[in-house]
Amino acid sequence: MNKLWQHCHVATMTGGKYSIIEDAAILTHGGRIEWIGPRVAAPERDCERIDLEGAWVTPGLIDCHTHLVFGGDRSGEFEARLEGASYAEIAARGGGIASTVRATREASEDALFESARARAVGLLRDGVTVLEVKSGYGLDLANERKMLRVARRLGETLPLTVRATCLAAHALPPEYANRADDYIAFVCDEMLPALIDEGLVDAVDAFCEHLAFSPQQVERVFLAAQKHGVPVKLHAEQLSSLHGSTLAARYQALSADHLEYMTDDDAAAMASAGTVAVLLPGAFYMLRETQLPPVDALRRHGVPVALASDLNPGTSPALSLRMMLNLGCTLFRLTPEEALAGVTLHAARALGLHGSHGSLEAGKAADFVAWKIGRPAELAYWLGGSLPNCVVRNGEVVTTSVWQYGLTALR
Ligand code: DI6
Ligand code: FE
Repeated sequence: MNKLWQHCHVATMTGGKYSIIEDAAILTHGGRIEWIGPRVAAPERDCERIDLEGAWVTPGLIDCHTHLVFGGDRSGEFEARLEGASYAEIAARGGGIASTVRATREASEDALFESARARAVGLLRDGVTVLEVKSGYGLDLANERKMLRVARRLGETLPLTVRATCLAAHALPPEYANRADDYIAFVCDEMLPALIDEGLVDAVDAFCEHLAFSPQQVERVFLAAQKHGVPVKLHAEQLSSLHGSTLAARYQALSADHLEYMTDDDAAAMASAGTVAVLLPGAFYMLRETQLPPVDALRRHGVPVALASDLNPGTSPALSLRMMLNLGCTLFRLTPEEALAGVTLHAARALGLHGSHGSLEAGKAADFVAWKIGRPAELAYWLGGSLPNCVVRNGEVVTTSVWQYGLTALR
């Protein structure tokens, strides 16, 4: 049965702009958009009509960089940092990522699933319909598999599209202390082939940084991913400039993420490869960084810019993607329109999903959010909290805080 969603205004985000249609209608069939345009031009169909009462409709939001599956939390480190310790010092004394690795290894798959599910439901209620989830706190085959299976289970049990990224090259596990090259060989020769073969990996990521892996080690991971036909992404230029973003571009990476220390040449390389720049203002804010990502260079070179939560227990315990819109504008000086494109069309591209998601156009998934707001900039304006909305995924209402169509709200 067709549905006609009407009495709304739409920011379609086509081409990465608001691309507004006032007094619009959206005709959906099954999980897809069949037609979208001005209500007066809507095709005549026998269909269910849904009155959105003047709401603003945007594409479902896409959080394209999260570490949402993890054991424990690191609020103790947050306190230590406020007493003067740096992120690097905490990492050097066995805290940081290593402490989350211990907690994640100890947690059962079901316990990890339950804690991740609660976070994912919070994102969903706030308008997120596509979510990327990275592994990287297991750092051995059984525990990386456990994390990726949890990511798959989230996608199977919640009305969310979940992309699973293998970040086995996130940190050096204690068993491999001082043997980083051996660990990389294990990742390339055993972990990636097994996990890819099990269908658990949509993309491969690595952390390129002095306190993690060198560009040479990252390149070995990229070659292994390439051999299996899996696209790559990279944590690059977060704390220093190693030109990981240029390396990522050479491997046609879907995205390079963080990028505070990237250079103009890195931006040029990413532009010609079509690699998306994913900016993560939550981590910048939590670490009280001062080096800003070069947004003007990214604009000048025409690099698509996405924004994401980087949701993780250490550097970005960010439970709201909408809050990242605000931080992207206030800290990085993005416009609200750029910020919204950063969590819709450009975020879809950062996951290789821009053919089916990220903007509201005929043929794409009927994933959208109707917001009770006066104008789209409000999405970036309010600091957190919850905005009245109605989240539609594959043409079905999955959660609503305002309207009741007799459909069951998510519990
Ligand atoms: N960069 C990040 O922002 C996260 N990982 C990474 O490589 C932080 C992960 C953590 O501190 O637990
Ligand atoms: Fe990250």
